[in-house]
Amino acid sequence: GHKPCILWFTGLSGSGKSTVANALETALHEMGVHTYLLDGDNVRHGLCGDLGFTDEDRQENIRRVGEVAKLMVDAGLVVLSAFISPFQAERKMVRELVEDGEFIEVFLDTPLAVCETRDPKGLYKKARAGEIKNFTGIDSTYEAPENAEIILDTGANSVADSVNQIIAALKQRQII
Ligand code: GGZ
Repeated sequence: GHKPCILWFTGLSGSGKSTVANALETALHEMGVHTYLLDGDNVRHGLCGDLGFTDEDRQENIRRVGEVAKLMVDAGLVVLSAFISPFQAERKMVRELVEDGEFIEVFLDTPLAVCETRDPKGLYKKARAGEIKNFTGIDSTYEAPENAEIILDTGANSVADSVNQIIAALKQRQII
């Protein structure tokens, strides 16, 4: 069995949130753990389809995702959430929605320069050219977590290393 929780991934665009979260979900499924992965692909088109990337819209995006994640914890799931979630205040708000120990913050501590070099969708290039406004790390703030439970260095470590690091932390906390 497993204990329900929220694994809250936070980091810049291109830091590896979706990649690590997807690989972790596959590993958890192989262990028989019931999960749900919330990310921009399944949230920003529907539940949050009315929201853009102003500070206010990002705050509301994270508020809604947090409330949904809490419902999924009530349903017994290990919830993986992969959003930039740039502000301390909203991450703290979600942390306080669930019981102590149920919110596990996973900080993808990938330097902006590394994310910008990866630039898988060419968004940094567009942001630098002024074609996209309010881009995180360029002309919109990212507040790094100060007390994340798990810190990943995706510049130095492989995806498999990151997955193993998270699984070890979940075992240590007796989540799985
Ligand atoms: C940041 C943006 C922006 C702006 C579009 N700033 O790398 P991606 O493409 O696939 O992931 C990014 C995603 C960020 O959405 P989130 O819902 O995670 O953001 S937040 O938590 O701040 O609400 C990026 C794309 O959307 N994208 N415009 N201006 N990222």
